[in-house]
Amino acid sequence: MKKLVVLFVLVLSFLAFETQAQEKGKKAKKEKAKKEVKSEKEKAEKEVNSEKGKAKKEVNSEKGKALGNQTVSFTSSVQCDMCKDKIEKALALTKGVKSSEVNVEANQISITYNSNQVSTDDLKKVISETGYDADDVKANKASHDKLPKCCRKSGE
Ligand SMILES: [Cu+2]
Repeated sequence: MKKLVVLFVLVLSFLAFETQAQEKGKKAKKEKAKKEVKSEKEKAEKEVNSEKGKAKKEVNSEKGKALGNQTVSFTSSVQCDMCKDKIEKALALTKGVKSSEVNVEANQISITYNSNQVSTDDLKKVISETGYDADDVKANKASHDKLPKCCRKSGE
């Protein structure tokens, strides 16, 4: 009789152990599935976001065109790379200027700008106030005279 009880207890504890193990396994499976679903969601979200970003960029560049991005070129009194740096920096700080490029050898400043935000007269003024000529607008004298000697127009 005692033996039977012991056997019974053993069987019971074995069953209990088995159920526990099964439960654990189920839980782990569920969690794994959850994780997979989550990562799928994240992936999808990322894709949507990058698509959105792309679309936005396209819209922006379309907008830029619609707003009137233009390129203009002025003849200037640039002498060296220091002048180039100075002018490009001044233009970079000017609202409406998208980009600028100073060609020292050709004495040319070319600027891509948004014509709804800044005018060519404004651009010439910025260059003049930096100490350089821009086509018909001569360099602001005070600014020009403050430039290092190598950057001043010869004879002035
Ligand atoms: Cu210079």
